[in-house]
Amino acid sequence: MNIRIRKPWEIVPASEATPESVFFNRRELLKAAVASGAIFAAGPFALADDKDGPYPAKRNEKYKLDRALTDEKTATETSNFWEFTKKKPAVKYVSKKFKPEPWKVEVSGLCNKPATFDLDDLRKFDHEERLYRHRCVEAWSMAVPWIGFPMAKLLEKVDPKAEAKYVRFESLARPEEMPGIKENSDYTFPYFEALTIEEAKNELALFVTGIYGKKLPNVHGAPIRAVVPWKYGYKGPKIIVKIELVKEKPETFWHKAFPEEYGFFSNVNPEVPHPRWSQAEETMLGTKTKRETLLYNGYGELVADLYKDVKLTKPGD
Ligand SMILES: Nc1nc2c(c(=O)[nH]1)N[C@H]1C(S)=C(S)[C@@H](COP(=O)(O)O)O[C@H]1N2
Ligand SMILES: [Mo]
Repeated sequence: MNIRIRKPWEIVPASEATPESVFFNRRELLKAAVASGAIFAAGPFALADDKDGPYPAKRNEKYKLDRALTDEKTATETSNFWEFTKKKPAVKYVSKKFKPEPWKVEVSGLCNKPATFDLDDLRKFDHEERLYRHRCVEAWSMAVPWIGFPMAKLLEKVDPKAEAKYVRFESLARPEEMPGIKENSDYTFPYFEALTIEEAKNELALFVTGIYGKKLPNVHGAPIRAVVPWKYGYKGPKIIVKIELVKEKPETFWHKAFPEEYGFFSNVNPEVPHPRWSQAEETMLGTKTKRETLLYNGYGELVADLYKDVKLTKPGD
């Protein structure tokens, strides 16, 4: 039996101006095929994805792109992941041996129902696929199909107290499997980041456990990372093990290292240059042409209100 079912992004034209109807859920399709007897010979193996988590997931068509998706291989060939190595093309190889399972995420601090989630718990959240742009502060960008769930859903479960003003994230630091921790010993690991609680509750902010129809590979932050697409990429920590609700604004990894270069908000802003380079343009991975960077990475309609009382002038603001 040799049935190859195309994945959603193989069917969807690169323009992504796609109608709802093109979505193709592989699991539903397999179930239907099995029920009809069309692939009975494939037996139980055809449904192997079921026990492996919510992949692929149904695409939420609300989030449209203005550009072609980056292809799967290209997206793994440039990565910032300093726990492994600061050489972007090497992350893929150096992170290979890392074991992202089992896993636990501890949620604590100013909330009424602190909780620890294992991977099964995390994968039980209602997952969906979203096509998002990603803009690294270094002026490269990509567009990828993340699979995840809104941060707001997890926050709801732990019931934040009124005094909780910020959400702080902490990544794993396991030096035995992460040579970058020793190589980059001028930096403070574990990696740590934070958002205001309103930012974390914004519909765009996701916890992501999958990409390209499958669970996350190590290079993209397996098994769970944050994705905050209107901010520079470093505001989306990978390998999250801790989430804390706190009252005071937390320090963050890159701000601590270079306070003049990386502000707390770090919203994508083409008009505020990095002290060492312009942020007006970016290059999509796998392409050679520059394109204009968009304010809030093009997500202003959904996020500009968060900043109506904030002055954003300093680099990284
Ligand atoms: N734990 C951790 N998270 C991290 C980083 C890192 O070095 N360590 N790099 C950040 C930066 S700068 C970017 S651009 C994105 C890259 O994500 P990607 O590898 O999926 O492209 O991860 C972010 N999250
Ligand atoms: Mo980045």
